[in-house]
Amino acid sequence: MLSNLQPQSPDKILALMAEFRADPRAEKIDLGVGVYKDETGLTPVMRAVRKAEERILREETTKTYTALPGEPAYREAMARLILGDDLPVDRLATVASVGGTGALRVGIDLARMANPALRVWVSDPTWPNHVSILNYLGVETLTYRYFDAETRGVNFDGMIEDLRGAKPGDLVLLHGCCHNPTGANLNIAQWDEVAALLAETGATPLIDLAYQGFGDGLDADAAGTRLIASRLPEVLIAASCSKNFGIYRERTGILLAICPDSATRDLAQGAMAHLNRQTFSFPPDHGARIVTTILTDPELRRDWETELEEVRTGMLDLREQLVRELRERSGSDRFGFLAAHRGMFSRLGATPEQVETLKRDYGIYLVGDSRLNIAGLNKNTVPVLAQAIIDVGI
Ligand code: PLP
Ligand code: TYF
Repeated sequence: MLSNLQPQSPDKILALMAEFRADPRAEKIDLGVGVYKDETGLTPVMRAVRKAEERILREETTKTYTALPGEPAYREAMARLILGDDLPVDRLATVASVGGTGALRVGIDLARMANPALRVWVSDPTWPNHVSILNYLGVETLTYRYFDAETRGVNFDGMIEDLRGAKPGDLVLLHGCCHNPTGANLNIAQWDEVAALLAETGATPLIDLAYQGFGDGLDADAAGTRLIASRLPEVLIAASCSKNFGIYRERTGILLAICPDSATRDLAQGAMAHLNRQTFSFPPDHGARIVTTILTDPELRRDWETELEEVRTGMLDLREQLVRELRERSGSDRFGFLAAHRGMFSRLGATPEQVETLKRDYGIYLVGDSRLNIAGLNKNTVPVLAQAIIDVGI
């Protein structure tokens, strides 16, 4: 039976990660996979995470099953982190998930249960796993214009024009902040316009929030999501704790569903727990417990916020330095967009051949679409990258 299987195309980002590891060159620079790295190239365990784990180890009395939708304390703490303290409690359904990806998957499944003819709008470009999950599920996928290759900013007019084609029963997948792979984001006035347009079309937003705290700060990065949540009757939010808590392998995420009324909330809550049960039964708890411990303890929370802020501003400093080094070498401001982008990623706008040359001749690894991970740089490698960018003629 299994011999009937068809080969699957590999995840290009993960394949690049393996290629980098196998590269013997000492001077190689990994700007591929979206994992935060400090100036020594390590992805550290955050201080508050370690302390929370020590506390859990000391105080945990059982590892018996939790609840199907995950621990209520986790779901409440995360809902507050994302939406702020003014929660629409009567309209809010929540389930803990297997990472942000699991939340996306359950969110799409939920929408498909409600509408078997579901269509999903994704930005052009978007995170490749969005498209691969939708294709796997056989869900019709439409794209809306997003990245302006000329300005390396958002093609907002194109986005709005395309999203006018959305209709009730469609999902519109939006990146809450730190767009992956481009780094180009909506400003709050643009979020406002998107909210108005979604209200007009009757489509339901699905917000992917995987980098809260990596762009402009914890609250600023949630501002678009909160605006949408306050304006629309129905909103899905798939959030990840992988990056902002640095707990990638613990697989910690959450799906929030804001519903038009409390009766719908009860239906959605039941359906979301049902989907967990059909897929993996109880969600993983260790990462969720770490997050709950940190968010509900003032001292741990302060320490986490401080460290996250160091991570965020460190990436901004690298962006500024890169723009400076490129300005000196190019004699122009044409790379200024790198300082306007937010989060770990920027799309450089290089050709596939230039990306290949950077890898082959310089040992600098970017994703094929010329996405680079700013966190893969440090003060010493920024000038190396800047020189290579000029040398290959980007
Ligand atoms: N969405 C985007 C845009 C991402 O970049 C990621 C990243 O890793 C995720 C969702 C989900 O992350 P995870 O499943 O590791 O929590
Ligand atoms: O875009 C990235 O690099 C991150 C990490 O299948 C990632 O989101 C990449 C590929 C993948 C899962 C996570």
